[in-house]
Amino acid sequence: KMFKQVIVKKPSSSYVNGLTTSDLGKPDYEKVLVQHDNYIQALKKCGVEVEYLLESDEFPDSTFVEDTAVLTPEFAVISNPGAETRNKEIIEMESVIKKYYDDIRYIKAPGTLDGGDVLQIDDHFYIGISERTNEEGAEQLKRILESADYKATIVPLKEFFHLKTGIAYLGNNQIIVAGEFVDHPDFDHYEKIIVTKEDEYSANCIRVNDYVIIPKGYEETKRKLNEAGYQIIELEMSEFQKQDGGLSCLSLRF
Ligand code: CIR
Repeated sequence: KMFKQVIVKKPSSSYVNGLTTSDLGKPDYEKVLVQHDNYIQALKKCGVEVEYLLESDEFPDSTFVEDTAVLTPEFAVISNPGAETRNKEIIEMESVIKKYYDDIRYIKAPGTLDGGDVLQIDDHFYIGISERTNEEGAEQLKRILESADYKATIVPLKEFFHLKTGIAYLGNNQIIVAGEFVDHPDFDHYEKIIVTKEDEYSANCIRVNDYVIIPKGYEETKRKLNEAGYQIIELEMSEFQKQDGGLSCLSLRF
């Protein structure tokens, strides 16, 4: 699948006060901006158009745009983010997405859903149930997808924050997995690249056209992807990892 367009959003200076469960310390805002710029440059190298949204001080976590929507070639689904402080991020995103899509669907309360819990593998979507995505939200998305002839499987998470914290689709029926997804029956029929416990963070990588973008500092993951024949771009992600964010979270790709 070729991607033509991405949406990204500049981190605000309030980013350093956003939500996190990690104990990696407070992000350095100057470094955040450098790492975000490098992320955009990497996406451009992959050949996509980049829509760059300006920062919103009132939404510290809004640079993690992935959580606000699920995009398919045919329609967009505006999510209903499960974290109170993030929920209204969808207002701006809806107006942006309207420029690209006529057909827009919605996840509605009491359903909640974060885009980070949704993984597309060809015509099959996997929807995680997490702290952010509840059963009702997952069921709503499943119904929307199935009505458009996609397949959808709901995957209750045991440990991961979001579904895509521990899994990514590389293309050609191949996935990269960590932790609870290594032996998960739902993903048995894919060819797997397995990431070690220590390298778990690198399972959140993104295949964008001819490249796989991975976080810097995960030599073993890099070696495995190289051996599998992928062209790799490595990006320093330290300041996003501090706020529980990864490579997929920083963009909407379609
Ligand atoms: C949050 O807690 O919502 C943000 N600090 C991190 C969101 C990461 N998004 C993602 O995994 N899709």
